[in-house]
Parts: sequence; structure tokens; C-alpha cells
Amino acid sequence: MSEGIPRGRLILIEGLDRTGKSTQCTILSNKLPQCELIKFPDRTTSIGKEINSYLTDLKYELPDQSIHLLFSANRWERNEYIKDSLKMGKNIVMDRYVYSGVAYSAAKNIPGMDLDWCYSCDKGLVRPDMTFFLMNQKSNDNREGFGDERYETNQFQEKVRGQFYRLFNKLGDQCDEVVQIDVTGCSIDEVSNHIWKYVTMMDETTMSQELKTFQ
Ligand code: DGP
Repeated sequence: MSEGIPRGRLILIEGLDRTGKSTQCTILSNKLPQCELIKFPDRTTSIGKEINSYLTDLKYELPDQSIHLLFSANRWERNEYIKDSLKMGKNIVMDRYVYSGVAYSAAKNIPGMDLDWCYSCDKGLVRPDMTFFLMNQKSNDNREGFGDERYETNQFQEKVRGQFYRLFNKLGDQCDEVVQIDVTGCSIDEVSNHIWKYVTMMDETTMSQELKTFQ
């Protein structure tokens, strides 16, 4: 920890596809001082490029276990950087992270790839101080562009939704910082004001200087 500098905050925005996560991440990162926005998957690294090929080319074949581990490896690639930035007092907003990693893979319902297996490779990654889970009441997306990538079907999104809830229940105490926001019918401003209300309530004086990790 840098001498005398309070560490930065790590705030994660999670959710199903097309719930406005990326927009909210941009708005929040612009409001917070000294803030960096980090998006997962990070498609710029060599692992990220492999993930991008898998997502955008439906003919690109990889065993489900392999792609799951690549998504996790992509998060591990940035772990030290994230920890160092927080210790130096920078704030970080993250667009997707461990919860997406587990929920999307577990939703495939592959024998042996249950919630525990999917979660195990992310144990030890730095834990957010607060997580916002954006959800809508029903995945019924006909917007332009939806369906271009793997996983973008309403049927699969419903399975992912179920796995997010199973995971939040399973992690229990580790998830006590998860704020669920139903964005159905809400404007961008309504959602961002809601998020900001929670962020300004975060008490830096009681926030542990120690970084927590997923256990
Ligand atoms: P995005 O760039 O946020 O649209 O994410 C791309 C897609 O990949 C989206 O459908 C969600 C899915 N996804 C994101 N992270 C993970 C992960 O760690 N594992 C799996 N299996 N899917 C993920």
C-alpha cells in the first residue's frame, strides 16, 4: 500500500447481455476521480483475441472447458495490474468479471462443469468492493445486433440469469455487496442515479485497506 494514500475502490457492473452495463460503466467511470474502466473479456490481449474469435465465429470450435479457462486466464492477466492500481489510490470500474465467468459457462449445462468447477479457477482474484447486477424482467431482445455473437439468444440468456442467482446464493456472504437493479423500463439517467446513490454511500473510512479476494 502506498504510504498514506487510501486505496482506490473496485466497483463492478454485471448483468445479462443488453442491460446497459457498458453505458453505465462509462458514466460511472467518468464521475469517479482517478478512475479507469476495465472491461472483461479484454479482447486486446492474445488470450482475448482467441476469446473474440470464439464469440464472433460460430464455426470456431473449442472445448467448453478450454474456453471457460481462457475467460478466467483473461481475468488473471490483469489481476496484478488491478491490485497495484487500487493500492496506488486509483478507482477502477469493471464491466463484467467473475460472476459472468461462472454464470455463462454453468448455463451451458455440460456434465462436470457445474457451478463449483466453473468458480474454482477464479478463486484468488481480487474481489470488488461493490457489485451492481443489472437485470431486466425478461430477456426479449430484438434490437439490432443482438444474436450476432454466441450466447446471444433469449433462451440462453434465461439460463444465464438462473445461474447468476444460484451463484449469488452460493457465495452468500462473499456477495453481501451485490446490489441488484431491475432496469426494466428505466432510463439511462434513472439507472445511473441509482448506482451513484449507492457509490456515494460507500464509506471510505470503514472500508478495509486490505484487498479481499474471491475464496
Ligand atoms: P461482452 O463483450 O460484455 O458483450 O461479452 C461477450 C459475451 O461473452 C457475452 O455474451 C457474455 C459472455 N461472457 C463474458 N464473460 C464471460 C466469461 O467469463 N465466460 C463465459 N463463458 N462467457 C462470458
